[in-house]
Amino acid sequence: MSKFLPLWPDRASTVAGQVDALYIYLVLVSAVMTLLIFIAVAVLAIKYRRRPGVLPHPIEGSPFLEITWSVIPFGVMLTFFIWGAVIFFKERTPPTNSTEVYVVAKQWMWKIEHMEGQREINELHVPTGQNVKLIMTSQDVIHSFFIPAFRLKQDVVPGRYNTLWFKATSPGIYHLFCAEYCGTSHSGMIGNVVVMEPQDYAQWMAGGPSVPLPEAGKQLFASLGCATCHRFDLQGRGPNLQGAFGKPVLLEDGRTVMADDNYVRESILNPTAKIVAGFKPVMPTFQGLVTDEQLNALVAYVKSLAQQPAGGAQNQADASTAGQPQTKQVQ
Ligand SMILES: [Cu+2]
Repeated sequence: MSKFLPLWPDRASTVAGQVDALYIYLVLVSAVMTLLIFIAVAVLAIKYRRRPGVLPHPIEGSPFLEITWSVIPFGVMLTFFIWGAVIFFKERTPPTNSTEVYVVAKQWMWKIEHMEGQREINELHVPTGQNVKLIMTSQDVIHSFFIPAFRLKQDVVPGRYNTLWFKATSPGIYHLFCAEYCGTSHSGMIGNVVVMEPQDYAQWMAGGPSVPLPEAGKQLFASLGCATCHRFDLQGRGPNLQGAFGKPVLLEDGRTVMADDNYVRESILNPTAKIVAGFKPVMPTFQGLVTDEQLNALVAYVKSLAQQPAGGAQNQADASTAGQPQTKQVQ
């Protein structure tokens, strides 16, 4: 049908069919409601038309009718909300087994960094049947990552990470748009999402030399001197980062926050915003000293440390080796 009446773009993600179904439902309910209103207008106009010699009697109103035509449409409208909310929460909650990909938007291109180290511009290669989580930020203004075939769109905002996840279903090349007006060449900020069969994807991923993102972060961690304070024993001036990611952190002011991507990012750029309980606000800011790509690498590295238990290197005496964790085998 779509050949003759191209009403729907390709569907290439698990959520696409659900969004379409909701949309069809919205159109149908609107059509039925419109029809009912027009029928009522016509019927009532005929029934209560002026007739010579006939005096109409006043209508006092009917609580039963009024409640009925309020409650039923209210219930119908609520189904939009409930159905929409169910899809929204599904779209908003990345499964824990997602492959993570970093996206940096800038005027006017999309920069993609895979954990494995592959980098792309205006192209995103993904396998079918795999949950993929995009961790996105912008270098300049607000952009919006939009893949019509996936029925997904997410604002990409400077100064923080926003995420988006999907599971692609059919191989092919799909449009990637920027859906937020972002300056002169906004319309040129387009690209392709290349969905591949897993074996083709593995082959693509294996091509080209590349340093995995956490590895790049580890080198930065050492060269920026982070390792001097963030030691893998309990004697550092900064918190031990082993096993820290993804866990709640108790702060000096009594609050507890989750150590997620945005927390690590903020802690690097604005270290005094959230001081970990038991530590002093001695860390300098790295605002302006690291690029968004370097930040991604650092966050990816801290994340990779989560696989290692806290205090896993208790007897590691020399802080200068802290950049090279010796508990690599723990997995
Ligand atoms: Cu843009």
